[in-house]
Amino acid sequence: MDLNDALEIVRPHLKTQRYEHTVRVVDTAVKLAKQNDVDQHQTELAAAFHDIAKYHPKEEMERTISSEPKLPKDLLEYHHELWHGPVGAYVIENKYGINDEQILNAIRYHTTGRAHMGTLEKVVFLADYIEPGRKFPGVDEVRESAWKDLNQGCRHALKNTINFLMSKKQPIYPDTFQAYNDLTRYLNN
Ligand code: DGI
Ligand code: FE
Ligand code: FE
Repeated sequence: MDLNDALEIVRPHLKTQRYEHTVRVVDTAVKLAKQNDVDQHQTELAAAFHDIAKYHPKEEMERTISSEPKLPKDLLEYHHELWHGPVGAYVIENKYGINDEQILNAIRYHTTGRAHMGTLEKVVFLADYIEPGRKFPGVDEVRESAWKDLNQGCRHALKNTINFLMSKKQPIYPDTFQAYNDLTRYLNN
């Protein structure tokens, strides 16, 4: 499967704006991948598929999470925005036959992050945050750190997201804290 096949598969799952976001994530992820010695083909597929489940019906995602033993049940206690990564990885593996665990993990953890992310996971996580269409407060500073250092960039994005969620009095999924703690320990040593 090449990038065009992946984009053709994902397109009918998405609204136009989300498809355009996806194309920008692919582009940004490929640039980050080049800087960080990550395989371009894996990057293209992971980035193309990362939001495949974004508009799948909530009830359907809920059923998948409840019934699929591999999916963590605690997701159901958190915001449904967090479901599309793990469910997306499940769909990609089971419906489209992708079994590259690095690609699946990059899709699975693209929203929350997690401790000990692999380099491809970091690339997709950060590309999703900094693609040129993003207008989050503080995104330019994250862009600057991202192009200097992938780990600094990820930590910066995680810090902003944690701050944002806290300011909205929203719960924070443990993997997000663990991703932040892991990168902070690593960068402080
Ligand atoms: O799917 P996208 O809009 O491209 O981006 P995403 O997958 O990062 O988006 C999901 C949103 O989920 C993000 O803007 C913040 C929100 N969110 C809610 N709870 C959490 C969370 N994000 C993280 N990292 N951790 C949470 O616990
Ligand atoms: Fe997403
Ligand atoms: Fe996205």
